[in-house]
Amino acid sequence: MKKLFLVALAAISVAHAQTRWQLATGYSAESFHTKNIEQFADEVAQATDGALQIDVHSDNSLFKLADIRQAVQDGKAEAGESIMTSMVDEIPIAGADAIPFVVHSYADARRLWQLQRPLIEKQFAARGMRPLYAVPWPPQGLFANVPVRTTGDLKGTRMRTYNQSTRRIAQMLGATPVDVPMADVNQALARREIDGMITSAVTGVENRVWGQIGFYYSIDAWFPKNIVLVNEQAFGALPSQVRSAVLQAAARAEGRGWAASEAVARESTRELQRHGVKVERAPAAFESELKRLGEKFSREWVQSVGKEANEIFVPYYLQR
Ligand code: PCA
Repeated sequence: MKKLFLVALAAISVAHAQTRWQLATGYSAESFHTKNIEQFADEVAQATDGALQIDVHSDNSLFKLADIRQAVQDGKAEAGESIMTSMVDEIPIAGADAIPFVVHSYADARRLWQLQRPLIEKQFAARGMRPLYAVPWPPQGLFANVPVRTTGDLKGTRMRTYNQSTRRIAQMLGATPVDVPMADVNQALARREIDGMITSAVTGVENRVWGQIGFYYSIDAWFPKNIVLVNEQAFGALPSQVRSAVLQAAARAEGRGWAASEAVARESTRELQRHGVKVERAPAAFESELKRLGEKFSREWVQSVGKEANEIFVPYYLQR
């Protein structure tokens, strides 16, 4: 009798087998990306009746942004979110979304992601990881503490950088690149360690740049994406209904994230203006100088990445 009872108990606990994943992100709990991840985690818990719980650790609290991809690859965290351009040393194709002046709109960004995704899946699979979904930051503009009329005005200024693209652009402009992770931008501004940066309007708002920075040029230079990824072994260990619930929730999170990004782009530009930041398009001469730099950058990138770069950009330009 006792034995029977134990067998029954075991059956119940299998039916309610619970898995807990740790998901690390380097962005703050208030970021629209993180809120979207929280909703994704809630939907997974709901759809699986609690069989998979995902604990979201924001703001570099579990792993630092720069280390998250490796942590997921090594299985130290089952899941994580990182910005794709932080992976370019290992996975050059992840840098496709930070090539200046290739993507001009969310529709372009979507097309690029469709072409880039299969290559990212392949690269991730080779390292025991799987992408779940990607969401772009709003378009990258130029924050400056002085009005900028030509690229010459940026010469010698200290530009905050967050990836290889921003470093190379700062170099091309004759500015001094200063690497500052997103979490430290506010402090770097307060300490007057940077004069400007290329990032999104929402990042300017979250860092309350208006104390130091008076100008925002909406140059729409690129749309970098954050990607949510999982360790393939952890994913493979889930029962198949749970796996499909994760993939379905991920597809919804991707759709929701892109819409949120567009909405946030508009709201945060208005928010900058409300705080007295002058929001302008770049003067025509400056814009064409930037475009030339962008072309130079693209040529360098395609040359250094080779075949995979063409697999994305040839169809990307042909579909136009
Ligand atoms: N904000 C992040 C990445 C891109 C963006 O818009 C940052 O500035 O680090």
